[in-house]
Amino acid sequence: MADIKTGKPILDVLDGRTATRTPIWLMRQAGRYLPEYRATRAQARDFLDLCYSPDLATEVTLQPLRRYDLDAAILFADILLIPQALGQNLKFVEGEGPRLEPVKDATDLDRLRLDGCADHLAPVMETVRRLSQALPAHVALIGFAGAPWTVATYMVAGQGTDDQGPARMMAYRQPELFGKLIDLLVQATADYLLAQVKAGAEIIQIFDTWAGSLPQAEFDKWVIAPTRKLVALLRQGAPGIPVIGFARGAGMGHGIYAKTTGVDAISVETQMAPSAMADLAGQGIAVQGNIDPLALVAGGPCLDHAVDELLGAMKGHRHILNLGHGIVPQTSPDHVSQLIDRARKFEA
Ligand code: 1CP
Repeated sequence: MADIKTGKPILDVLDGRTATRTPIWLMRQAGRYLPEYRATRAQARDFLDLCYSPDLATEVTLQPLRRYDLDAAILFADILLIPQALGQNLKFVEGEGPRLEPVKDATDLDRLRLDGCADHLAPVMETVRRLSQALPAHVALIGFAGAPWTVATYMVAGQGTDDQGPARMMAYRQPELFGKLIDLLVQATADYLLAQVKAGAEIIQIFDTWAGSLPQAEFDKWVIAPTRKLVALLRQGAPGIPVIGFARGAGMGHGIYAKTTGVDAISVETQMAPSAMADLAGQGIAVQGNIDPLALVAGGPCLDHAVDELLGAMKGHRHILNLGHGIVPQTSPDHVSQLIDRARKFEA
């Protein structure tokens, strides 16, 4: 029973079966490095319009699969759709990034509402349904959301920050208020992800991009505890759905994160040594990662070397080949082919 393959290597790895090959997908595989993405993006009014248009969002999700031999597609959307669904004002300023009306106090928090979320996010579910019909048989569909901590950093600061200072300060000075925001996000995120599963997502990834900005005690409170609650709600609503947790920058904290949150796999940052990834995988955890996005920009022998070294270290372990963070816009599409070809040749 244990070794009956699903025909989707990434699901085999996540469920603990031996996969026929190392599954590969890349964070931000749909994005500005692809000319066809830029063309579709130009048809949308703005970035959010792209996220909420099932036609365009389905198209950009599928674009990288037409070019590359990938094992998964990731829904095209953004982690900041949830704050917007809760009623927080959001816009994306061209060339600058997201701008939200910051949550500063209890009055701001009280304005946020769970009851409008499902309707607001309905177009995303339509995209998921279309994708689940459109994908080739061996390709799995990944749904996603931001983790409560990372989403809260944007909601409190009102934009991206270098050190997530505003949210860290609120967590220290007003832990009760911050805790309420986190609890609201746990619930909104669970509802959103369960709707994605119902619409056809086969894997869930939780992006905790800023997990690495917290000292250990705060990491336990704001990364581990809410993620554990979120995963428990997912297990209740969708037993068996595989969950990948990306606590970027957790470093030594990845082991405890993996063991206490209930995720099936962890995605790790570029800084983690392949030998440390193999150690974690040896403890029964599936591990995803972690080629340097800048090695992908560089291409050439350094990229080949990074792929060989990683696959050599992870041989025989439960591994999903990916980057340590998303593809950056200046990446050559040819280097993505190089990475995938090299990985497939390594195993041939
Ligand atoms: O104009 C554009 O095309 C905007 C660039 C862009 C893209 C392609 C943004 C704005 N979001 C996205 C899509 C996106 N965002 C995906 C799509 C699926 C895929 O991987 O192909 C995903 C999974 C995300 C998730 C996301 N959004 C994260 C977590 C992952 C990560 O990269 O760390 C974060 C932190 C965001 C916020 C966000 N959205 C966009 C930007 C520029 C940012 C970062 C803002 C900042 O910190 O300054």
